[in-house]
Amino acid sequence: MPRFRETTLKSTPSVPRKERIKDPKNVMRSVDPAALLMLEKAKEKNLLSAYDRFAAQQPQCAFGYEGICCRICFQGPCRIKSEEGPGSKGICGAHGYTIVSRNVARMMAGGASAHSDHGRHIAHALLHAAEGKIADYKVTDVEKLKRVAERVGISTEGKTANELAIEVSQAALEDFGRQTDEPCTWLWSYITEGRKKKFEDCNIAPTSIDRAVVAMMHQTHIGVDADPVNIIFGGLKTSLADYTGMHISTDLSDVLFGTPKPVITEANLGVLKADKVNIVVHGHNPLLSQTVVNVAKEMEAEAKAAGAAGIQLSGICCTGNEVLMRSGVPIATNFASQELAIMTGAVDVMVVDVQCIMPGVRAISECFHTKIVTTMDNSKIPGSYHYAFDEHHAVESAKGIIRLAIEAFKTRKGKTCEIPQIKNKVIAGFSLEALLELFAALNPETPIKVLTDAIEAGEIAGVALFAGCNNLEAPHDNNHLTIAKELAKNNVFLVGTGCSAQALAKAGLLAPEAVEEYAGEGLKSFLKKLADANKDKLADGLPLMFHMGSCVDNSRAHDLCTMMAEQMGVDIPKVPFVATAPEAMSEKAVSIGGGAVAMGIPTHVGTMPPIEGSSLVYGIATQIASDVYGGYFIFETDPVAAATKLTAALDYRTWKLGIHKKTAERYETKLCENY
Ligand code: BF8
Ligand code: SF4
Repeated sequence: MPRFRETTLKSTPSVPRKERIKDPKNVMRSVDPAALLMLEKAKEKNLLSAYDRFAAQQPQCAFGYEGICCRICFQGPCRIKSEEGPGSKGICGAHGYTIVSRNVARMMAGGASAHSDHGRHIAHALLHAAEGKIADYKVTDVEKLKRVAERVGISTEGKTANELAIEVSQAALEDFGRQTDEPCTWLWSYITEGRKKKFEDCNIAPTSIDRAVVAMMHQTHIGVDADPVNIIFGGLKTSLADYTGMHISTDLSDVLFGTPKPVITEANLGVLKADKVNIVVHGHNPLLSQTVVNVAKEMEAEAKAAGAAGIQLSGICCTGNEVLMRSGVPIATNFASQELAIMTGAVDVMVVDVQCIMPGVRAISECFHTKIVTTMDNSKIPGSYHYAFDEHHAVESAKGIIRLAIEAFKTRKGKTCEIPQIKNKVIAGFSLEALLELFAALNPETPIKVLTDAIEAGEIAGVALFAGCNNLEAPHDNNHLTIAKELAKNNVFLVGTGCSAQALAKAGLLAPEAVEEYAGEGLKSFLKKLADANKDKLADGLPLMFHMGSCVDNSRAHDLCTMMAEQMGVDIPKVPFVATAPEAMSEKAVSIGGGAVAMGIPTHVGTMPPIEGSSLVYGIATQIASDVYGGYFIFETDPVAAATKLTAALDYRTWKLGIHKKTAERYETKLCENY
């Protein structure tokens, strides 16, 4: 197709599209040795997975890839085929920039819906538990409940835990459907004053989550908004609704199940055990997965009676992260390699809830004895077992699922499993509270100062949040690992969530040994001081990256960034804090990215979102966003170049803040607010 996009933008990826996928027919697109072993075996047995389907999809449609295919009404699909003439517009006259911005804004709304619907589910469960309507859940972490209540402006005085939980969950539910014009409570309670002013000035503060999403669907209907800037700003409003939903999910999950503390466990397919009943939890919502984990302990005897050595739980994707963080459940694998776990022949039940579950797991399970169990009424896969999960019968459902796994184990007995004997030690469980507790060992009065002082002293270069998915456009896990190693070498303090943290976990980067191997001198000495001060609690040492949880737990990382800003006396655009989604693919990643940029964070994406079809929208994302919000996107598909750009973004902030500070001192004025 004719290409007319400007390619001169500073942050244009250094590798052009046609060279990004070097060998499109190569299905061995992974750097995870366990995944590679399974792919070898799959080839021998002619078993197909996402890796094969990715190859089969090449070359992908360039119109869709660049975001210039519109299917919003069914006069379409309309594709922008030329720079001028009738082919330069959709049938309704929509310009390329309108089409690209509408598509990407709808992705943001999709992501916000997924995260916030999850949050709503948790809020309902907490409300019903506190009202005494459900017996299987209760307020577990009263201290967290009090902290959340105080933060969102609810008095804790004289209230029982249940009374307080009712008020807090009702306040959370109000953030979904408020019809008046106050901004969402969970957004407004956690951000800097500077961000509040910015969001008000730009009119992107959502008043309620549902309304922001509905407004976006309306705004992008045929014949409504044609202005790309207005559409993107509407998209950012849904991104902040996404932030709200994520924060509610994190806070209320902590209240229900406990705030994570450091745990020691393992990751990669080697955590599966041939002689045990293997139950893999996959998806995102901890309501069911945490119950399965809790109940499994009581059912060990049943498993043993069936001839198993016990029950082996493991996790994939973010429900895996939830139970990893709170219960130390090992990680089986991450998004791209989910089908490969089944190909080991060792998985008795894969129990799934919502989001990032490839329908492909069902087809591959047909080749083995594995049962796929869906649990949510909005997330079914034809041909799977469906155990309708509702919080009134959580324990009963969990027991049913575990019994099904025990039955499946019986049919597996005697058959060989092909489990790659590859796994690595993992230290995880770093909620913000846990991280601050580590810092408190060095500075009990102001723990966050440990981090900001180390940055100001030049010992560490700043903080990088690793988030997001796998996307087979990049070889599985390669971007995560390469960027992490490069940043660690450059003394960047690393925190992570989602499949990104899982990629590092599988590769051994969440083990203390990785500090010695990959950290630069400054980071090494910083982590050593921190480890020495915490020897009594964590004798094993500290990891190279601090795993903060699932994707909704990006809210924990946002809180860390906000704390840093408050401690440094600046707004977020001046804080040396960057984010990277090295292998992003989901709508949730788009809304998280939009939220990070609006918060003022330079945000790298290592796989191209569909926006290259409009140089205007590309420019808004990479440059105009920076002028307005202080945050901006860095699109860079080469992981080494990406690490250089991220390091440069951190250095630039530190350098500029230094100049602003010196100027303020010399002229006795207040610190310049520009960025
Ligand atoms: O919510 S990182 S592939 S599992 S979307 Fe999905 Fe992406 Fe993994 Fe977690 Ni987040
Ligand atoms: Fe085509 Fe316009 Fe319909 Fe989109 S909304 S499919 S550009 S006619």
